[in-house]
Amino acid sequence: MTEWKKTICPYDCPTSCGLLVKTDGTRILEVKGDRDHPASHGLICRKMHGYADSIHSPSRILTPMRRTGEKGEGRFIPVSWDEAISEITGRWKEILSRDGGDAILPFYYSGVMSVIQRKCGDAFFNRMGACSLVKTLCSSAKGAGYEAVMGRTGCLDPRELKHSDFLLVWGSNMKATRIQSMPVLDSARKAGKRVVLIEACAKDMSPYCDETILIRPGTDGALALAMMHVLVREGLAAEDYLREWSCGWPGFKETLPSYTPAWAEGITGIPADMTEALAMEYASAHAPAVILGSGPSRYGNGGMTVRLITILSALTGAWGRPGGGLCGCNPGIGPCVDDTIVTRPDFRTRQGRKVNINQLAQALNGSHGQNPIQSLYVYGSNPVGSVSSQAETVKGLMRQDLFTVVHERFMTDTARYADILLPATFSVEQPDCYLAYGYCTFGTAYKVLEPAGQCRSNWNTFRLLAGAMGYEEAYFKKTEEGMVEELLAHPGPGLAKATDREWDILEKGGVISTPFADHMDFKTETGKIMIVNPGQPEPMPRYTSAHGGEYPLRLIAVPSGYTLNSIFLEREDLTGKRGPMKLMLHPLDAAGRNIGDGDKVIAYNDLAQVEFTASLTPWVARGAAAVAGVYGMSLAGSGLLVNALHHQRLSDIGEATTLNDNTVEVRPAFHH
Ligand SMILES: Nc1nc2c(c(=O)[nH]1)N[C@H]1C(S)=C(S)[C@@H](COP(=O)(O)OP(=O)(O)OC[C@H]3O[C@@H](n4cnc5c(=O)[nH]c(N)nc54)[C@H](O)[C@@H]3O)O[C@H]1N2
Ligand SMILES: Nc1nc2c(c(=O)[nH]1)N[C@H]1C(S)=C(S)[C@@H](COP(=O)(O)OP(=O)(O)OC[C@H]3O[C@@H](n4cnc5c(=O)[nH]c(N)nc54)[C@H](O)[C@@H]3O)O[C@H]1N2
Ligand SMILES: [Mo]
Repeated sequence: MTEWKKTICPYDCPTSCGLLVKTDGTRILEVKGDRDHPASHGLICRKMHGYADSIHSPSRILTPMRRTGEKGEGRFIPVSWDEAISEITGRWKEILSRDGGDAILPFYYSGVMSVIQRKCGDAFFNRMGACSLVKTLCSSAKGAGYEAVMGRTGCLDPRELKHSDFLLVWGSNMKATRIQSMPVLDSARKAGKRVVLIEACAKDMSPYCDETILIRPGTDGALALAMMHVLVREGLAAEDYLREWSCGWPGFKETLPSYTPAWAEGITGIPADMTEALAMEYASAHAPAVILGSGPSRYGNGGMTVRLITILSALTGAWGRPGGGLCGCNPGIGPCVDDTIVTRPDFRTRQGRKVNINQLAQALNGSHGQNPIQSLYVYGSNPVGSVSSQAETVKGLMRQDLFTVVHERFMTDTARYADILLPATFSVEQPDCYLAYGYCTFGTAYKVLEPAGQCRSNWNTFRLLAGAMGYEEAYFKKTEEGMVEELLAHPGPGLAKATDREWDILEKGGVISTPFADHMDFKTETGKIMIVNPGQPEPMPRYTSAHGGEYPLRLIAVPSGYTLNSIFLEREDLTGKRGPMKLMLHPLDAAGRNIGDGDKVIAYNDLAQVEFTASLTPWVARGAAAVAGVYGMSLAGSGLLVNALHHQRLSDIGEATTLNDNTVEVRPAFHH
């Protein structure tokens, strides 16, 4: 007998799509989109259509394992959970008594995005007093830049964009990363509204937009300033609105005359008349919306760039009109559940060393007078593929005295360096709550299948570890099911107005819509839009430049529609279509370097040399080199991936990744 059950996509996309899975109780037979889902309405990506192939993949790790070969070699033998847990906790007790909690680094990021399974390790490592990881691998500079202007004000939910009359897609490959919002662009264009794209690499998105403006990577702040210059010069800024609803406008306005479109052209590479026209078009719209992706924020100046774009979004008073403002930061009115129930900050009795996720390589190798980490516990992340300075990370992972544990579903590039490997579950094998980060929705999903083999969820693994560590708190004896109930019993503002019918959905498993924000209820200290923010390192916004570097091409990492960071690498249907590691170059940049389409090339800088296949396209900005997606080392010519070319530098605010902010030179791999 088979039945269809509801579940939720656990991966790191803005939508948290609703899924229907057909099951016979032992396997998932089919996956389709859930039409009841209030945001995805049944539309899901090709990756998740084949979710069953991932869940039942023959390459899944099904038992705990101990390393037998050299580190990185990938040779392991199965061991029992008892053996694995006692070896891990034995080593940890030794390290704790010798070096203290600062020698143990828990490491997780975005493998599973649900509330419990993602965050439950915090409670365990808080109790231990281990290092705390500063988790800023993705969009923290975007968040910090937006918050510097708008505080906790909720931005637009994509469903509000139907009211917008001009859409400015700014550094977001929506086709790959949020297809559920693509119909908005389509219907806007059908209704005669204009959609303009500002991109450093527009290959995927330009067919879906009326106009594409290619910008030199890391310079969007200059474009925003020049647009504001034009608005003010033409008397199109909403002076009354700004006087009433913002702080610092008169002072900021005085800085704008020097930011002319001609000035910006020298920085952005966008012809001045194009910037003029864009500004005029933007200003003449009634309710223009910026759809802001994270790409432009992953730079040394990323926070400032986002501040400037956010200020631009407010300059015509658009936030006061339905559909006007900015989409792509925190939407909604606040959290739906109290996640400290899961993370238990109160368990931490000592502050502990802080390690920035982007500087794992430094933490493993020791730097700035800090001792190298003695033990690393990785779950829900594949830092060898996703974090900067791959070669340095690998060097750290090769240390004989480092004790590495990886809790994984597949033999990832990080898992290969584990001393002990623990088998992890898929989302359908565990219950949880899901809060979308790009839409105002919240949902619950219950267990559909028992875990495969000896796989254990993050929650159940930390329970075992806590038991063996002798942690007696009642928390560590709770079940996942009990945790879901406890979370629902402590609703946050997002659920305060949920109806009986909606509570019923959450109790059965399903997704509900939560209230959109009031975009004029500014949740800042002053209750106003903070154009100038005295709490910022730089109170007055201005143009700042990216880190850059000494090589002529700016290297950017862009998403791939066939994978999601390093998830789905087990799926040959997807990786086969994606093909080899490509480096996209503008034909004019390639010609000067004697590079043809499909040629093997080497991109290099002071950190590494990485082999790619050149892919020439006029849809990448001049002076940029773009690499789509994360690959596995086994597919990379020299074993090095694009992140081997990434520095560990952080953004201006938000301590975030600057993975787009590196420079390289490129040469043909073989001289003909
Ligand atoms: N299929 C698929 N879906 C995904 C992901 C994936 O890898 N694959 N990743 C998921 C994750 S973790 C996230 S955070 C979200 C991200 O989703 P978004 O935040 O919407 O960002 P992206 O779609 O990654 O798009 C970033 C874009 O910024 C562009 N860009 C880079 N530098 C600049 C610049 O200086 N200026 C401008 N204007 N553009 C620039 C890149 O070319 C890229 O198209 O997507 C999620 N969804
Ligand atoms: N070159 C390059 N680098 C990037 C990016 C890029 O586009 N290009 N994107 C950046 C962005 S936006 C992000 S968010 C980060 C993402 O970086 P990471 O968080 O490292 O994400 P992934 O590489 O997808 O690795 C997630 C791992 O979690 C595992 N996993 C999934 N579910 C579970 C579970 O329930 N339990 C356990 N224990 N494991 C689980 C998966 O099998 C997978 O191996 O990468 C960043 N780095
Ligand atoms: Mo991300």
